[in-house]
Amino acid sequence: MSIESQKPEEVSFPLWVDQPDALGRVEARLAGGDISQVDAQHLRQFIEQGFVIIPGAISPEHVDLINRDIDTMHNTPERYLVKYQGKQFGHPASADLPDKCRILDMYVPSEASLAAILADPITHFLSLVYGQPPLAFQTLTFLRGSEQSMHKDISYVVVDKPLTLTASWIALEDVKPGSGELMYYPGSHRDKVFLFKDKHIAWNPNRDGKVTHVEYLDFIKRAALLRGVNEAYFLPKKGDALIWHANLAHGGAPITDSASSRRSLVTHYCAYEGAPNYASVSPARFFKRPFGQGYYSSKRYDLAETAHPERPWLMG
Ligand SMILES: O=C(O)CCC(=O)C(=O)O
Ligand SMILES: [Fe+2]
Repeated sequence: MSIESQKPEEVSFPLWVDQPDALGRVEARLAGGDISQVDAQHLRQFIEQGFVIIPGAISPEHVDLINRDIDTMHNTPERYLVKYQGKQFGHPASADLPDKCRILDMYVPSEASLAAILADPITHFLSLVYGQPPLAFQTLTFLRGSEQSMHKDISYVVVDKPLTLTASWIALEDVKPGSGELMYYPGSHRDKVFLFKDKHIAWNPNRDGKVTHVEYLDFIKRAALLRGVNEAYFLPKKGDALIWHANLAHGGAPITDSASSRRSLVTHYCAYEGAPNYASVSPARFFKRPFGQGYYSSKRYDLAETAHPERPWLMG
């Protein structure tokens, strides 16, 4: 599919922040006293650039509690899930986890993680974007840089309304250059959405194959090149957060300092009334629990009211 060939009606942007009058609405709400100066500044950045940086979203002391949970989770391995090399899942067997592993949905067993992904600065901003509270439905905890190519999460993370997806990236330590820092193309949320087989927003490996995936990655780079935009790098302090738009291209920079860690917590959200894909696959297991000013659900953990408080965690 060429960059020029997409018909606009093929992709729906339901959120107000993606409508042509979005900046005007921010100014009107600010003038009406409905939002603060900081809210307006955050919304403008999100509307124009496709991301917002919230410095100090989580306090360093709070981040220490999350790190402590990571460092001690092998003591209660049945509570935590870790993904290695693409598809395998397991419980953390030792304190030394493989570099490329990701801890899954850590907000269920770790209350410190839950309090971070639904911390007020994050839920407040997302509530402005959604016009209702956010639903956090998936996290990946990284110990090191992912070195992932520039991509858009809508291609992999499926929700009922794809362009309502958002994600937060919370720094669990100060990020140093060379550690595989998060990178992104500012403004790429306004680039065309790649459609697999000319109609699907999400990549299906069986249907679309790997060659098409390479074309997709190339499409994203060419779109940025066409606009003359280079990669921006996120070098946050511990506790800073970056929230990205569904259609913002991002990835992990190459790791040039192999000794450096890069702990981070990535969370995907949709609106409270929205639904991640797994809700339609197993509706009987889709539960939304309130926390702070938001909600959470999980595909991998049993969040039914009847789940046993000591071992509610693993399903099936
Ligand atoms: O943190 C990174 O290196 C990229 C993570 C990412 O793209 C994601 O989790 O969606
Ligand atoms: Fe991503």
